[in-house]
Amino acid sequence: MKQITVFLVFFGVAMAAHPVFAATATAVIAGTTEGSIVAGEAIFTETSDGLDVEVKVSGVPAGKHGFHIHENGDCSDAGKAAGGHYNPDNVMHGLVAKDGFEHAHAGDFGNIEVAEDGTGAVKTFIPGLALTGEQHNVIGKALILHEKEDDFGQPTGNAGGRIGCGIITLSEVVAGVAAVSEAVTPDGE
Ligand SMILES: [Cu+2]
Ligand SMILES: [Zn+2]
Repeated sequence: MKQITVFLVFFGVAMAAHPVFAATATAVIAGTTEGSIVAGEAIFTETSDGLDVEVKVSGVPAGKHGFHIHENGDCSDAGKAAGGHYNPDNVMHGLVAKDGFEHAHAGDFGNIEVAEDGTGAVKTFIPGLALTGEQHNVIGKALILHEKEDDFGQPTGNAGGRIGCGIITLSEVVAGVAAVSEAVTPDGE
């Protein structure tokens, strides 16, 4: 009974609202091959305890497609230039939202389910990932959409080719509570 209570308290904390902390980033996803209609966008919002990730894609064959953050911010060579999964902790492949940094690559986001119309969307939250600071910072890395489903096999989930790619680019950093948007207005002179 005590264990159940502890679990519920922990779960309650994990489910609590994530206050917006400092930064947002985007990755514009494009097909990696000539003539590809794969497109999409990912929006990353840093909070005090991790990263909210929202991804939308279109022009993708129906079914599940693995998507991960890969090491290099380079989409060339049909996405191969992005290198391996972002793996700062030198661990096995997994699902980071569930397994954490000790049991999954920090870039292991799992799968996006794509409908018959070619569109798909997913929202996830990754505790500990960041857009600022030294630790687990994903700015400048590539978000890769794969040809096939990530089956969570080793070493990288058997998700096949890289059909979409976008580079994670910082879009906004709000410095402290005093920051307000400064509208640029004509000075009238
Ligand atoms: Cu990948
Ligand atoms: Zn991985």
